[in-house]
Amino acid sequence: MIEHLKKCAQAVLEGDDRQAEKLARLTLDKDYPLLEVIDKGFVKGIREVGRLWEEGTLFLPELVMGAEAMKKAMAILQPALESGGHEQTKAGLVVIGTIEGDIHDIGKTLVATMLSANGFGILDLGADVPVQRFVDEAEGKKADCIAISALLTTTMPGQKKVIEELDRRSLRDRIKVIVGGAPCDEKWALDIGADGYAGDAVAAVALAGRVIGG
Ligand code: B12
Repeated sequence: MIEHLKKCAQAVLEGDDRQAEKLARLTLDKDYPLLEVIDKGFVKGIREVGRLWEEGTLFLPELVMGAEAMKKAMAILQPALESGGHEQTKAGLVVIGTIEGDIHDIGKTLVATMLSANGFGILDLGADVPVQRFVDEAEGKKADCIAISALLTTTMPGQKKVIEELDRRSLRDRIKVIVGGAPCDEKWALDIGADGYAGDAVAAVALAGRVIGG
C-alpha cells in the first residue's frame, strides 16, 4: 500500500497521465481505501508539483501536466467515492464553485464529491464563477449554503463579494457561506464574515453539516 501511494504521487509529479489512470484503476481493483489514496497519494503529488514550481525547479508546462495527470486519476476515482455507500439523506443543498478569475477546480470538485457522498445535494457551478451567479443560483434554488473555493490570493476577495451581495439582497440570514482553498484560513473566514473555513474535503463535510444544522 505504501508503495502504491508513492507511485500515485510520483505519477502526478512526473505528469504521467497514463500511469496515473492505471494506478487509479488499480486502486479500485485492489479495493484500496479511496480517501487515503487520494490524500496521501495523488494530492501529495500535486502539492509537491506546486512546491517545486514555486521554488523554480518546475516550469508551467510541467505544472499543467501534473494537474492533467491528477484530473485523469480523479475522474476515475470520483464516481467510486460518490457511490461510497453513505446514506443519501439530503443533508441540505450546497451551491459550490471556484470564484471568478480562478480556474483551479481540483480541490473544489473533491469537496463537491465528498459532500455529495455524504448526503448533501450539490449544484456545482464549476470554476471562474461570477459573484452574481453564485447568489442568483443559491437564491433561485433555495440553497442552504454557498461553498466558495479560491486558490489565488488575487481571487480571494471575490469570496467576500459574494457575502456582500447576499447581504445586499437580504439573504445572508438564510444562506450560509463556507470558504476554502490553499490561501484561505480560519482568520480570513472570520475577517470576511463567512460561516466557516475547512482545510480539506473531509473537514468540509463536517463544516457544512455544522453550519447548515446549526
Ligand atoms: C494544479 C495547479 C494549477 C493547475 C490547475 C488545474 C485545475 N484544473 O485545477 C493550472 C496549471 C491550470 C494552474 C494555473 C495557475 N496557477 Co496554480 N496551482 C496548482 C497547484 C499545484 C495545486 C492545486 C491543487 O489542485 N491542489 C490539490 C487540491 C486537492 O487541493 P486544494 O485545491 O487546496 O483543495 C483542498 C483544500 O484547499 C480544500 N478546499 C478547496 N476548495 C474548497 C472550498 C471550500 C468551500 C472548502 C470548505 C474547502 C476547500 O479541500 C480541498 C480538498 O482537500 C497549486 C499549489 C498549491 N499548493 O495549492 C498551484 C497554485 C494555486 N497556482 C498558483 C498560480 C500562481 C497559478 C497561475 C496564476 C500560474 C500562471 N502564471 O499562469 C495559474 C492561474 C490561472 C487562473 N486564473 O486560475 C499559485 C497561487 C499563488 C497565490 N498565492 O496566489 C499556487 C499556490 C502555486 C504556488 N505555490 O505558487 N495551477
